[in-house]
Amino acid sequence: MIDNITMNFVKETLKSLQDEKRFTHTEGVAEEAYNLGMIFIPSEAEKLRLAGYLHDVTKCFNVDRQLALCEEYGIGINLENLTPKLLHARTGCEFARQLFGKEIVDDEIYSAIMNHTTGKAGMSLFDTIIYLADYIEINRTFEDCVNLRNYFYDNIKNATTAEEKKEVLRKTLVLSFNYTLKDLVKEDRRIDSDTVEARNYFLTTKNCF
Ligand code: DGI
Ligand code: FE
Ligand code: FE
Repeated sequence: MIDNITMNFVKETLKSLQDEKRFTHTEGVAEEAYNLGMIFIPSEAEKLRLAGYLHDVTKCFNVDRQLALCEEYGIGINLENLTPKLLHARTGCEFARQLFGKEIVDDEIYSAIMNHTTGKAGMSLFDTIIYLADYIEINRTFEDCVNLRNYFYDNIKNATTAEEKKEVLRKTLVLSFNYTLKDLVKEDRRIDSDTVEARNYFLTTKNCF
């Protein structure tokens, strides 16, 4: 159970670690994660909100600080293949755990922070909800994000059984990875193998949840 004191402590700490725009996004992800949780795993909805608050905990740290954390935590970084944007997911899980303890940042939340940017083949339903909430939260106005939000909510309202809802989720995930991969190619940026493997996994694994 997550009590109000814990939740308020997490919120206030995050507010102090992020600039205003990032904290607005963080609150958007927390609410979206709760809403998606109510559709797919109501018993975990509160915990998903907490994970939403934590997902970008190190996002406002500069690259030097990210790299220093990688060294401190023993996270191996290949400098030649360095993609600075991806570092905050790798550092965030451990930073959050050291800050709030293993009781709050348990393995499920740790994994959701770790996988929220690239996704991962075989990722859990909990991980997936944080990944998708990050993409479609209400403050995102980028065209791909709006399209993905509309795709998900247009289709989920016609899904009645749990199986149908999970199929909508799977297809939404494939679309999200397609958007991300197209964008990365267009911008001539490096693609992490986890992003590609996550896309292939959801494309070909029908009963993934
Ligand atoms: O931290 P946020 O901005 O809220 O969102 P995020 O952690 O999902 O990061 C989104 C960015 O990460 C977006 O610009 C796409 C990018 N991204 C996702 N997978 C890859 C990637 N960037 C690169 N270079 N390579 C990837 O494989
Ligand atoms: Fe992020
Ligand atoms: Fe985010």
